[in-house]
Amino acid sequence: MKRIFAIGLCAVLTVGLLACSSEEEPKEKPEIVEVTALDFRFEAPDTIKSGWNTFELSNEGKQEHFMYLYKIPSEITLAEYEEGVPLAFERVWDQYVAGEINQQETVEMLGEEVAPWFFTEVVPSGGVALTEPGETAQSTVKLDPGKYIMECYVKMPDGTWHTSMGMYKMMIASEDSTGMEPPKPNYEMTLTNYDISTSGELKKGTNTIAVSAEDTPEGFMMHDINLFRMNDTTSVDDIVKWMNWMELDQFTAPGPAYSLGGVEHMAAGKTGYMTVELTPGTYAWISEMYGNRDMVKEFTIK
Ligand SMILES: [Cu+2]
Repeated sequence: MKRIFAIGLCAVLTVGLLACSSEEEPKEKPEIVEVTALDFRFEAPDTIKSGWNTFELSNEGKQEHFMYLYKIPSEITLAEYEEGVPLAFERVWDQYVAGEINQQETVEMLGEEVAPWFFTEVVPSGGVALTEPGETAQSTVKLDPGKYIMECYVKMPDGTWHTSMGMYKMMIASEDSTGMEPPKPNYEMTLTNYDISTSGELKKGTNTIAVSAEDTPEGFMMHDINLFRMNDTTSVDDIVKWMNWMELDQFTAPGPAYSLGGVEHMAAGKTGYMTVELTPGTYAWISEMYGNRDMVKEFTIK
């Protein structure tokens, strides 16, 4: 009753009463931000609070999607982002597809064509990794106030990037913080150059997993981790090969195994969380960029 009254009072005295929120019980669970992935766009709020947020990605499309979140300079407009990142990327990529430049030249030209701030000022901030059509996956990240892009760059079966189809969205994290705490994990993973170390145990049922990025890799993509449920016909090597998006015919939907989310690329020093329901079976954690450097880990749930 007392609590209801306190909330009611806060609702009546709407403006600037910080005291109201500090008198509430400590907030334990991060705020849920619902994101719907469609073929090929995101439905998500334009503005959210900063601090710990849980992104719940429902893939209502027919292809795999993910939502990688990265912070961009606050003065960059949506049009400047589009021109400087997805369109610049596409111009270089088209030359690669046409066979005019090789893979090495493509990487070099991307360094020249994509907006300079993308390489020097972007903060990779995590997000929900590859998620199967019809599946909902979630990941919890801490966001500083500022401007963010969420994007998905899986390719369509014909090789077109989802980003080229419009699968990106700008989102603002406001100065107002959720004031939440991160979840308590039963399993922890640390991503280094180039290894995955773990502590705790994965179990049948609900698992909350902390993923920490400790090192900055040599490549321009930061560390991430994707979870797959394995099947009888696919090996970990098959998935690693598929995740190499520099190959024209790879990273195209549908993927070779059932994707259950994960934690997207994060700058060194950041920790993201995921909660996932595990049923008996065989699974693999695979790094998008560094799976070919042994950043893979298989496990079985009995
Ligand atoms: Cu996508």
